[in-house]
Amino acid sequence: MPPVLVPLPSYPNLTDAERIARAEAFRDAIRSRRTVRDFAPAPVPMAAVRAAIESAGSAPSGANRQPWHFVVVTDAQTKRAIREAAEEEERAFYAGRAPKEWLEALEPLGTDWRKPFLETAPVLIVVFQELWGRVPSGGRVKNYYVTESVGIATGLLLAGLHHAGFATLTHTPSPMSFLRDILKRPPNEKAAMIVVVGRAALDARVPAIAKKPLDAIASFI
Ligand code: IYR
Repeated sequence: MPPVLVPLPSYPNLTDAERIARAEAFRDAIRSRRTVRDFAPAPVPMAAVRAAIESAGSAPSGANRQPWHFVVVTDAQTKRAIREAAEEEERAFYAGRAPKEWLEALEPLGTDWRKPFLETAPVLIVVFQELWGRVPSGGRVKNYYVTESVGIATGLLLAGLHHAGFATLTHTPSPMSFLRDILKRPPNEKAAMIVVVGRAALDARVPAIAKKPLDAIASFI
């Protein structure tokens, strides 16, 4: 099918000084995001969650297949089921399924098998990758760069939630196939991660870890 082309909606016409200021302001805002593990139970307005998911859904994706699905969980019973299943896997992980090297790498984060935030945080957004899609006639279509596309979308989701003032945590129970079962998702979907959303507890603590400076993460040729 030949492409249908439309004019590019105009980008703002800014001066270089304005562009620099905006890039720096965004950097400062997004840099203040920390992975939070201590949540307050205060609810999150669903309109904010919906808008953040729409931000995520604006991500570029392989062949524009948009191979993602976001399940928003606020129901206490479902959160408990997710916590119980995740903790069962995590117990085995921390008790020896993970190689020693991996557990040592996690030591500075102070994580363990306990995942109370899966119940205390008001919202869990479970991010699914759509491994293949369906055409209206029912046949399968291949998706492309699914991991990359879902990774970009999840990054935008985190940015949108952070911008709205919410604390977030990317949690990756391993393995996480239980999420498809609990949330009754179809076989073409595979859970990628849980984004835990809420407000940080007043006494929340985070590990004293730093991000690499620019010269360690970028080269300019
Ligand atoms: N899924 C485990 C372990 C874990 C793994 C990595 I890599 C982390 O950056 C953090 C934790 C857990 O959630 O505890």
